[in-house]
Amino acid sequence: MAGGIRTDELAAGVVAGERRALARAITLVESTLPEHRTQALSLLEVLAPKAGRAMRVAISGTPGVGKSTFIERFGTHVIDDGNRIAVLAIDPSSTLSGGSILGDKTRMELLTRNEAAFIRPTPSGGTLGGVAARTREAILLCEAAGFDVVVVETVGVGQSETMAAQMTDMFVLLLAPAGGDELQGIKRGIIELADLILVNKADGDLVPIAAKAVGEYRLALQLIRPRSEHWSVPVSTCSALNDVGISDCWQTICEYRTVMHTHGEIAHRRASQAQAWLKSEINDALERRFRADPRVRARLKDIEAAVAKGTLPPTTAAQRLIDEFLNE
Ligand SMILES: Nc1nc2c(ncn2[C@@H]2O[C@H](COP(=O)(O)OP(=O)(O)OP(=O)(O)O)[C@@H](O)[C@H]2O)c(=O)[nH]1
Ligand SMILES: [Mg+2]
Repeated sequence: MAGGIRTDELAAGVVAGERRALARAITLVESTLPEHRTQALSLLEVLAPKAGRAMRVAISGTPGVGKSTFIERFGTHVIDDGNRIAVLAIDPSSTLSGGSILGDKTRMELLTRNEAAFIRPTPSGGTLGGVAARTREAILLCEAAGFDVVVVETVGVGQSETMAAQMTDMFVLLLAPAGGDELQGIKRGIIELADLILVNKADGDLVPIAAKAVGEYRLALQLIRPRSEHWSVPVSTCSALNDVGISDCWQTICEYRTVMHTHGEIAHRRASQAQAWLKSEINDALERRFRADPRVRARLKDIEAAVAKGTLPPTTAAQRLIDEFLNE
C-alpha cells in the first residue's frame, strides 16, 4: 500500500481520469521498494485491459531544438481538437545525474495548467533499461486514465531515441535548420527511425536555411530503407515559437494513424514491442536474481579481478558463475 492508498482505490482514480491519481500511480511504478513493486504490478494488471487506446507519439531532437516549445503548442492543438494529452519525458542525462528536465516547467506552462493535459518528467535514477520499463508502464497508466495522445519526449542523444521508438506508434524527429556539414553529423540511425521529420525554427532569418534543410533531408531519406512500405516520411518546416506548421503536424499524425491502422501496422508494431519488452524483462529479472545470489556474490569480486588481470578468460568466468548460480 503506497502512501496508504489501496490498489483498487488508486485504480478507480486513474480510470476516472484524475490527474492526481495518475501521478500517484506513476510514482508507484517508479518506486524500487519491493512492496511498492508488488502493488505496482497488481495495479498494472488491473488497468491493462483499459490501456492501448491512445496514439503513442515519440518526439525527439537534439538539446535546444525546441522540443518543449513544440510540445506546448502541439498539445494545445491536440486539446482544441477535443483530445486529452499526456507528456512523458525520457532524459538519459537525468539517469546519470538524478535530475530531470528542469526547463520544461517553464516552457510548458500553458499545458501544465490545462486540465486536459498531464506532464510528467523523466523517472530519475536507475538504469536506462529501467527508465524504459517505467516509461512503458507510465504509458499504460496514461491510457487507462483516458488520455487520447501520449507523447514521449526524448533528447536525441545516446540510446534514448531507439528506446522511445520501441514504445511508440510514431516517431517524430525535430531538426534544427542547418545543412551541409551539420546534416552529415546527424546520425543516419535516427533518420531511419523517423516517421515524420520537422525542421523547426523556420522563422525570421532562418526561413531559407530551413527550406534548404528540408530539401537535403528529403534527399537523405531516399537513400535509406523506409520503415514502412505504406508511409513515405514527410519532411516539412515549422516554427514552434510562432505556432506555424504545428496544427499541420497534428493532421499528419492523424493521417499516419489512419493509414498505419488500416494496414495493421500499429497492431504489428505494438505486438513486436510487447515481445521485446517481455524479453528484456526476463533478462533484467534473471540478472537481478543472479546478482543477488549469495554464492555469486561471494565469488564475483575475485572472479572479476581475475578477469581484469587477464588470468581468467571472461567466457570461462561467466560459465563458472552461472554454473554456481544454477547448482542447487
Ligand atoms: N526562433 C525560434 N526559436 C525557437 C523555436 N522553438 C524553440 N525555440 C527556442 O529554442 C530554445 C530551446 O527551446 P526548447 O523548447 O527548450 O528546446 P528543447 O529541445 O526542449 O531543449 P532541451 O529540453 O534542453 O533539450 C528556446 O530559447 C526557445 O525559445 C522556434 O520555432 N523558433
Ligand atoms: Mg525540453
